[in-house]
Amino acid sequence: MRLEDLTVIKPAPTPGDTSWFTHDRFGMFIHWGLYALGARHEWLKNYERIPTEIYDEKYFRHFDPDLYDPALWADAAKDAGMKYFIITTKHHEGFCLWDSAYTDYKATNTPYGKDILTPMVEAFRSRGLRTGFYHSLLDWHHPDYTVDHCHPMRDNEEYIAGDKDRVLSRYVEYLHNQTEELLTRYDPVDIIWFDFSVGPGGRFAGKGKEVWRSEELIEKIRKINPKIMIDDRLQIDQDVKTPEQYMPDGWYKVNGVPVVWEGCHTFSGSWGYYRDEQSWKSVDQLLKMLIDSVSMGGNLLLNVGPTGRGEFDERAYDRLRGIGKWMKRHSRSIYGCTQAPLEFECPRDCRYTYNPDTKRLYLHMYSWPFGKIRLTGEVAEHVEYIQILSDASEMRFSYNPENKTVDIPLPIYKPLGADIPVLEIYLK
Ligand code: JFZ
Repeated sequence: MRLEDLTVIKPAPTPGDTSWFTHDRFGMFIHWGLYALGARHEWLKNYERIPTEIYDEKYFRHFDPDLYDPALWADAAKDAGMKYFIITTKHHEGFCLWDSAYTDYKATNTPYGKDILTPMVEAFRSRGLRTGFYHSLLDWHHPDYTVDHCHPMRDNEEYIAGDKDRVLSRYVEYLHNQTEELLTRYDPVDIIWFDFSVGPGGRFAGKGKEVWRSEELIEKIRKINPKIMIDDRLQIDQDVKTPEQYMPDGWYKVNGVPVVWEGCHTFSGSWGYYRDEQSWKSVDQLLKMLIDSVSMGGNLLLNVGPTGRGEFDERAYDRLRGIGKWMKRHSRSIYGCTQAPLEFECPRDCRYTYNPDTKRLYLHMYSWPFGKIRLTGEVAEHVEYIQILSDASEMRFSYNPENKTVDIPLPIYKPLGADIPVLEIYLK
């Protein structure tokens, strides 16, 4: 087969502009709010059934991130090879990071006394990263937000009885108003990442696209910025599917059609800062999550949960630096890449990514076979030249036309400075 006749998957077209997104592949998620002070998961208010009065008495009244410097955060993201960031403007707790005209429950009214969001957007944009806002549909603080099976007060009969005086549509108006406020004030925002539509549970009704007035909200958003990307958690699929905390086993599909997708993951078991949580992933695991995602045509959104002082903790910096060290020499196998042609069989313990523009194939070697590695099938007759990506050192190979294989002799030891070695294969 000719190279141009090989099958390279393209995702279904999207309403928003996803061209930069499917090129850039790698972003930073940031979960930051009052829950950072509790330092034991962003669902702390829910897990411990904490009433708002007590939650605010403890965390709103003590929120003062004196070491907050978004330039350091933006540097860490850029140096790790991340090309966009998505910040929680408001998480389920309802606390707003920006100086919103629609609420007093915001950073400017805490002891910190300043707008958190504006300097953060400026710091990341000035380093060339695209801007995304995570905005919670759930709101455990707003007086008109009714109880559902995810609400912190779901076991409190007295609080539940108060639902008769709560007007949920008033909360939804607030949600629409704040969305327009954010997207107008920080225009052009590249991604709005809503979260999440809660299903019915126990005695409680759910909250989905009808309650949120999702169709109307999407129209309002696209009037402000027609190119913006919108996620799928308003219960109306838009620009990107968002598998969370798991790796799909192939290109994410909707009704059998490959779509734009992004896996979102944490370093540890929590999105928000969790001081005593020990399940932190290694740099090797995190790199393989990035490579796996791109090898299946997807993106990776990797989360940091800053502390109550406004810093990334050392465990996060350690992993970001480790990822950045690999990306410095290997980002060519990530940016602009996607799933390899379907006709290419990938060797055992390896992953292919492919740049359709440069016609270069990248072989990521999760293990270093003894003696040689063999490429078999369709790919073999397209190999023109091979080098180790990290140092551009030639890898000589032999092509056997009888069995259509390419053998690449390997040195005993894998290349220095390449935790996960990559062969850059020029195709013809
Ligand atoms: C949601 C948030 O609850 C979580 O705190 C974090 O922000 C994450 C990125 O998004 O997590 C979810 C959302 C939906 C489900 C489970 C976790 N769900 O529908 O089962």
